Amino acid sequence: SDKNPIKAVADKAAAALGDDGPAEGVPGRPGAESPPVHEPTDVRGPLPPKPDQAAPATVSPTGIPTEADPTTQGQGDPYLTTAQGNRLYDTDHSLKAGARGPVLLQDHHLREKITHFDHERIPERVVHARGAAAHGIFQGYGSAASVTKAAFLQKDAETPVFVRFSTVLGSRGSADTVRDTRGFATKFYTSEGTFDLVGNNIPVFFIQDAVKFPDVIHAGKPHPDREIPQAQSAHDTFWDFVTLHTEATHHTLWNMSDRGIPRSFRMMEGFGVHTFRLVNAEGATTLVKFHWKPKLGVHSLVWEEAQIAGGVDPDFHRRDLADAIEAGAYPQWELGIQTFPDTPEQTFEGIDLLDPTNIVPEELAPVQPIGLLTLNANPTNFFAETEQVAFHPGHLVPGIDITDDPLLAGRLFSYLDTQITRLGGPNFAQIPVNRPHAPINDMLRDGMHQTAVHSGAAPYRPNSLDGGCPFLAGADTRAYIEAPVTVPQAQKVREAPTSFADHFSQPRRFWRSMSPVEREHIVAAYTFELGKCYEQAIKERGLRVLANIDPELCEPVAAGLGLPAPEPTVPIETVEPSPALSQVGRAWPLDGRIVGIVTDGAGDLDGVRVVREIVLRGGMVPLVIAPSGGKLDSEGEPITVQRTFATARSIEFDALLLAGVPGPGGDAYGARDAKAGNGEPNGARPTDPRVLLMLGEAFRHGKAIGGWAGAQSALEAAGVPADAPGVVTGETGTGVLEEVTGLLKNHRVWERFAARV
Ligand code: HDD
Repeated sequence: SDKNPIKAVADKAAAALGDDGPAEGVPGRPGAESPPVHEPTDVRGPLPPKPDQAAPATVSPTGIPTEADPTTQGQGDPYLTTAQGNRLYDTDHSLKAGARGPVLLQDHHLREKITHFDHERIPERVVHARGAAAHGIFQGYGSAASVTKAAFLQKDAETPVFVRFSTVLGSRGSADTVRDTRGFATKFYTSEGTFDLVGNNIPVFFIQDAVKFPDVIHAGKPHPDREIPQAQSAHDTFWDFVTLHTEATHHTLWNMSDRGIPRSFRMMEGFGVHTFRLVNAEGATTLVKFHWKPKLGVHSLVWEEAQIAGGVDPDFHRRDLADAIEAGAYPQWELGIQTFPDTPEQTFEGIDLLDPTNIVPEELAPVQPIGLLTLNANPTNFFAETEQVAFHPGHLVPGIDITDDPLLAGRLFSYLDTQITRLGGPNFAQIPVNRPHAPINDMLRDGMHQTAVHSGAAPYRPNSLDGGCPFLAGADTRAYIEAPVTVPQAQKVREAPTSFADHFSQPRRFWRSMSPVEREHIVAAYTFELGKCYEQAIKERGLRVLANIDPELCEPVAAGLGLPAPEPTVPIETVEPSPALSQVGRAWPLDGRIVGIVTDGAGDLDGVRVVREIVLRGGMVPLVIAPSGGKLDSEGEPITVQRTFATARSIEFDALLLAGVPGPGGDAYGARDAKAGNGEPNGARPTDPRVLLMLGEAFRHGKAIGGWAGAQSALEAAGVPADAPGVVTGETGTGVLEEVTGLLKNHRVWERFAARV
């Protein structure tokens, strides 16, 4: 109806919040008219699958199209049936010999229902078990055409994608906001076969050789005796490992920085980590590192916020992603590459490109954008899609090849192998979310969960029975041909190159690239994590590692632990900082940011209406917080309350507004049932302690806070100084909002932290 895209986003956002829109006819949603209930309900067809639920259009090995077939969608009949299609007349009672008699073994429905339930779970991923995913589209810019022939990177090529974000250490039911690395895995369903970019939000890895992967994960996972702590690095075995294997220092430092606690999956960078080799149409090769750059910028939680969220909303990131997509605030990333000449040394400016604990600073090799990723649809079924998706760094397409990074080599084995346990056999590529969109014609046969009906008599080559089919492709018919790289002759050894031995100068660059507030967070994180270790020797070893990064990092952590700061054992050489590594100091778009508006029936409801509308028009999400649920009624449109003082908690909001309280003095936002005070609007009611808690936390967490016309007294009661940085007070909601959104562009009011140092 309205051509304005921001309005469209705003409308969708409002609708997604159950404000007015989707509530229609949905019983149980606020504002919904419950339809009259008839028993039995009228028979209607099953809901149509969402577009994203359709199986990828593809051709089975038999040549039979396997396109979305309603009978494979799980719900193809209006009546409840058994797995065999018998319609059922009752699913709530076991078959018994009389109502009070024994249950009969012959009850085929009972047996089928319970048996299937007994087998509903599959093993969770051994790492990255906790995740959330979305469908989207990738558009190639064509800017990479000179370095790669990959079809999906050519100009205007559009490729469907499925992206899964994850934490590493926690179990499937663990909290989203723990301090950890985040996975960022993208499946590109390209016309030349599937390409998986299985990356992380941290550009370096703990170890340089895949043979240590089981060790680092055993150290990070809960202790084997008591199975604690869950989804944490703050424990002895983790710190034991990373201080004994100092190659882990760089990754660990990133983990201890704000990167370890992202604000949102939508606000994370992604990295391919390894150096890859691109091949162009002429066969020329270029070494590259892949980067995902979020349009919304890179932002993090603060530690206390992350910990609160772990309790009050363990699904914080999962919810944020799904809500944003449902609201139409589609998250976007640009894919970029840093390019390096493919020389025999495989180094760039002295940096070993085969060492996955190294980055190449963007100032030395700029990230060149090559395409745009937009996530625009939530999965329809978590298990079918997010749980069963199987990524593999060995899923490559012509134009993208690997290097001899020893970490990548082990990964090329591990991912295929793990799916066989996880997904119950070698045919997992036939699961809809894993089906390539390119035509399939393999000679792989049989095995557990085989769903293809292969025809033909000769699944081998050459053959003289099936007309010689299938044929082999060549470079001109888009065969995947490995880049003809020369491997130098050498002795077999179990050792790392000497260039892998510098474990401290790269971390030092990261540390020295941080702003003061980011450094403060890093110091606090190390002090917390090492402080949670019981073994004195591990704390001391941890400090020795920090001294080798930079004594300036080691000293405050040592002071926090109450231990002497050791001397460095390596020369502390100067390194050039990389300003691109800091998250602070730039302004970013506000799409999908959450603005909480605290009000109550006595407040300036007209002001709330206007502010809500402006927030929506800015592509953000306003959430009205009031003492109790329902609607706030006054003159004009009733305002839907989305959060109550009982359900709201500061961590949900990027900024907080206190709606004005017209009339003379007195505290506002009192609980309606507050015993104290005279109960009159604008009378001397005490501000509800939950509002005070919200304000106090928002203030401590560096969030913009605004209040208008009479809100000052609540701020005062919460101990929030009206003249503190990022606290905006004024006469009207619109004026205050303007300043608050200006502050929000910087993500946080950083001065507030600096003032604390
Ligand atoms: Fe891995 C999952 C990322 C090293 C073995 N890894 C997994 C996922 C991501 C990464 C994002 C989750 C995929 C999903 O959403 O399903 N892993 C990385 C990165 C690494 C890395 C960026 C280093 C650069 N991984 C790595 C090594 C090994 C593995 C060295 C083994 C030798 N990773 C696995 C795995 C997982 C996995 C066990 C568990 C579930 C799965 O593969 O499908 O095979």
